[in-house]
Amino acid sequence: MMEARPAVDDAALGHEALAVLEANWTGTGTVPAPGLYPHQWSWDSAFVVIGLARHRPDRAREELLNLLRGQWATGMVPHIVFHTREAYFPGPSVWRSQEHDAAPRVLTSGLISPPLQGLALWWLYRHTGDVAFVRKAFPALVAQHDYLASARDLGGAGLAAIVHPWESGMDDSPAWDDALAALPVIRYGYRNVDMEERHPDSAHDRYVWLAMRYRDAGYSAGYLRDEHPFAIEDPMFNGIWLASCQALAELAPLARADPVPHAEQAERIRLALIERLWDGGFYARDLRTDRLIKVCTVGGFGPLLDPWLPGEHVRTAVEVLESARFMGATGYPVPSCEIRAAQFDRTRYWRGPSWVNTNWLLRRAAAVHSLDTLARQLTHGTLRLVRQAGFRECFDPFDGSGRGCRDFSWSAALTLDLLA
Ligand code: 9WN
Repeated sequence: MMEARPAVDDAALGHEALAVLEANWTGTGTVPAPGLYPHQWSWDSAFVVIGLARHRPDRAREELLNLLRGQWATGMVPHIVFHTREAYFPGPSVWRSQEHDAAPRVLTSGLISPPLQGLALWWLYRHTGDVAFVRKAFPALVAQHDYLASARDLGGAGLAAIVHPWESGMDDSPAWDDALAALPVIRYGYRNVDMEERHPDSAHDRYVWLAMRYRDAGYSAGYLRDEHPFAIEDPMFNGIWLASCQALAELAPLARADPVPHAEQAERIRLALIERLWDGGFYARDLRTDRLIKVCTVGGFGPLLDPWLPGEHVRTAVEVLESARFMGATGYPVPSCEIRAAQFDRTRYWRGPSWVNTNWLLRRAAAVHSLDTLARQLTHGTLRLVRQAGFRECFDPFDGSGRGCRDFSWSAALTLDLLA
């Protein structure tokens, strides 16, 4: 049911968004939401940097530097940095980062998340002109990208593979169902959240099992390449990486670095996306079966972030996005899974609901391709969601009602950007 909220004008909405981000600031980073996610998450944090770039550049800089304190000597930027003492499962005792030579002093997870930090740094520069900060943060992001290119190119074709659903940022996307179903049946019973809104028959035990296997293999790149049972090339993850490579290519001269390797990296990703993940749309590739995963999710639009994606791919993908399979059928943008798929479920996280962050990424994609009407629809539709239901974690794409937790940081942060 739609929740009634008094009408809020743009200025009031902006104040509310800033208040949420202030309340979620711990002194060492912004938590995605109070209670449910009490630490610093990597891509959440990058969205916060983007949202705060105009309004609180000081805080945006601190946010990024605090996240990078969690970077490992391998260049890996972990998906969670544990700055606070609050309990979360899986917490430091599961990841055991402190036992690893490459890990920093601050406790972290051992997985990664979509590498949005390059784009976030570019966004910050664009709104502040702060060259000194670019110089400061740039080397860490180069190391992050080197890690992806060396340790995560498991398919050997220039794309980075995710080795866990958590690494996609879209944990329970139906795109991972078959790869998870191929894993042994595990019964741990560990829970951190209410599963009702997540996995139909809880894949959570398998998530934990996968994470512990990787940990027990010493977070080794060789193990990932040769043995790890979950390895997938995801179009959203790689579309974001490509956008961050282009961002580093543009920032490189400011950091007195060579732009060419970053531009070349972006080119390699573009060619591999088209060669390996395109089949009338972008799909994830399961490296363990060497097959495309033919379920159409919002993740398939990630490569649209690339301004140099060939026109025919842009046109076909945008047609699908605007069709009755996605935006054309729902009152609000953009369902996380195509609505005609058997797996579509408007009530479960990444299996149907709309999310502010993917709406924002698609609005960015629309902007880089000068698709002004689409960009406007995404902006207005997303603002309508938060105006009506508040800064919820996600939303029912048909009636716009809020789902998941409240006071969600990226919903607030990206609202600030959309309002500008
Ligand atoms: C696991 C923090 C994170 C987001 C992800 C979102 C959700 C966690 C969970 O929350 O993932 O990392 O418990 O499901 O799917 O995108 O980064 O907000």
